[in-house]
Amino acid sequence: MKDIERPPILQIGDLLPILETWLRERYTLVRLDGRPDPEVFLADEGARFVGVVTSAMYGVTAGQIAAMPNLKAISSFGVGIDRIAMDEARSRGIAVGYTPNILNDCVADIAFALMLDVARATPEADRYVRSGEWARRGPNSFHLARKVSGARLGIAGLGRIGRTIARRALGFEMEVRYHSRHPVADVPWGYEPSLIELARWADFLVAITAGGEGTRHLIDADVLGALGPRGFLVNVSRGSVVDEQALVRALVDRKIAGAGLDVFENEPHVPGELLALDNVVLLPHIASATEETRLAMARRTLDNLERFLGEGRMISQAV
Ligand code: NAP
Ligand code: 8YV
Repeated sequence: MKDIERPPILQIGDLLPILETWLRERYTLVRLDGRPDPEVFLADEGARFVGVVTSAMYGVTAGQIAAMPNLKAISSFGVGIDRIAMDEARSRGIAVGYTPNILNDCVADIAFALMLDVARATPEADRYVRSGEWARRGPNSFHLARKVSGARLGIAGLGRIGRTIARRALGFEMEVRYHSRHPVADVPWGYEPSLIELARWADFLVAITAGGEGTRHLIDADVLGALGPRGFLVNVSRGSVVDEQALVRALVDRKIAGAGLDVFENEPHVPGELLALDNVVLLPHIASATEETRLAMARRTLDNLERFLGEGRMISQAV
């Protein structure tokens, strides 16, 4: 079948296998990675591609976009667009699709899982049982933990996911305040223009801003200092939002009570110091990773591309 019948689409990074299958059924799908020299490949073949499918983990660089003069659409599996060269896409009029809202529930669930796990020390308690310590030391021997229900929850970034987290907090009878650059209209939660003041007030500070340069190291040593020795940090946004070296120091020196982390600055690498600490819970960037949500994200990634190629507009289009 000729390219005209099955438009050539470039795949950047790993995708959910079902999404790859759906794409192969409809398009001439060509994988970029795994090639001996992806740059040379794009210099030779880039002009073929009208579409790119990628994910929030991989994105598309400015150089890759520049090497595809006929590129019209980028469809990304995920809501974060911090790894997509948006300025390049905007200036070329390339449509960028993503998967907002679909994953709000699962990311909010993991934010609560991390709050509960780090405050109630459930992973440590699980290790205590498995290692035989409980049997050796007897009933009531595990240390006391901290209460989540009724605590103060500070949310950095009251966007789609931030609001979902705030709604969950109602069930835990938590007091909620939030920080972002702009106050959000028509929400019942108090706005705190200073992130440091929010951290000072909060028992739990949850980071759920967008990633990228604008939020790089938003949570730094000063914010962690304000959170204080009884405060917990939860990061479900991007590793870049937290100054990881400052966080490691704060955790090692017990300047904060603990941290629940789904994301890291240099994934999949996690600072070695964190692995030895009991007051951290570490997840491999799985906040959206349920069968239900990932399948719906895959569907939207496909539908965005199909709609664009058929009707010129995606269902969820960032630009
Ligand atoms: P969203 O609706 O665009 O919300 C982003 C929020 O960040 C907004 O409230 C925005 O408010 C705030 N913000 C942006 N820049 C800021 C700054 N410099 N200082 C303070 N607040 C700032 O996005 P969303 O759908 O909720 O998703 C948020 C992010 O979660 C995504 O971009 C992605 O990086 C991350 N995420 C992670 C996972 C995971 O697997 N862990 C899964 C999904 C999403 P203002 O514009 O008013 O500042
Ligand atoms: C996924 C994410 O891990 O949506 C995002 O921004 O970070 C997550 O949902 C990602 O899309 C999988 O590549």
